[in-house]
Amino acid sequence: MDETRIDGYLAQIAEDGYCIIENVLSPEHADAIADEVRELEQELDTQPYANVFEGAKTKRIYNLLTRGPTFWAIATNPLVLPVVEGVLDHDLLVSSLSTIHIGPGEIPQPIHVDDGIINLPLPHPPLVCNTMYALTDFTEENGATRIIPGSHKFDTAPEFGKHYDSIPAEMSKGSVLVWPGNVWHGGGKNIMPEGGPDSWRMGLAMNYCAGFIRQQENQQIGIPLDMIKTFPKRLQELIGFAPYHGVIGHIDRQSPMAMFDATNTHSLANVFPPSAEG
Ligand SMILES: O=C(O)CCC(=O)C(=O)O
Repeated sequence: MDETRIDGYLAQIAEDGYCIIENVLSPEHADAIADEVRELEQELDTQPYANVFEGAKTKRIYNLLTRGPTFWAIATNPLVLPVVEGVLDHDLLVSSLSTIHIGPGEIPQPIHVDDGIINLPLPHPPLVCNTMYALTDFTEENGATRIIPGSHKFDTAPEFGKHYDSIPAEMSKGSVLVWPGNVWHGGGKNIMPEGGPDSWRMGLAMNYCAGFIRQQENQQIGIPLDMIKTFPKRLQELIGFAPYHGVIGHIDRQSPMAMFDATNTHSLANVFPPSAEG
């Protein structure tokens, strides 16, 4: 993606708190991933977690990076990652990758911020930047994500369970919504008829965080090391095997990336460059 487009999206995020990147996936590609998710739901017999936050009619599958290359490519997607890197920085991490499949009859998710659990005064620089891939069309009726534009500038967090006026982030399948973690938002209600075509809203919640905070899903333990060894290098970095700014997350002054390739450049010198060693 060229710099001008990236800057355009970053300007929208700075102003409104979100942007929508259209046509990231072709409709056929979005359909193929949606089919893969439906098969996975069958295989795992996925049921709603049935709580007020994750929804009573919403199916979620977590730890998707263990589920194959389709999902690896989402995490490193060159049409989205540069925008997220512009919000955080190049040393960002994958925080979590899950499906959010909202069924008919679902009620609105409480409006929330995604970094609210981190007890820092507001507003603060982005610690989290999340993206939602639409694998079906997102409409107001089927539960498109609700956004409160400009809320990233607020100095308070939303009150859990309270109603706030919001807009639906409607988008066609293959598009991606991007928002920093301090934007007020929530999954929408789904008023589609039960059993109707396109009555479920399927999204992939591809969430990132700054490289200096803890990831929502523990991927260094949650993904088998033998699988991680087969990941593309950028994905190995993104799940937490590259030290943040060359320092935070080292092992005995070595980058964990060194374990994947003894000849790679992630040596001691990169973890503590000569100028930092005094
Ligand atoms: O499903 C959505 O549109 C948003 C979900 C969300 O914000 C969450 O579960 O934290």
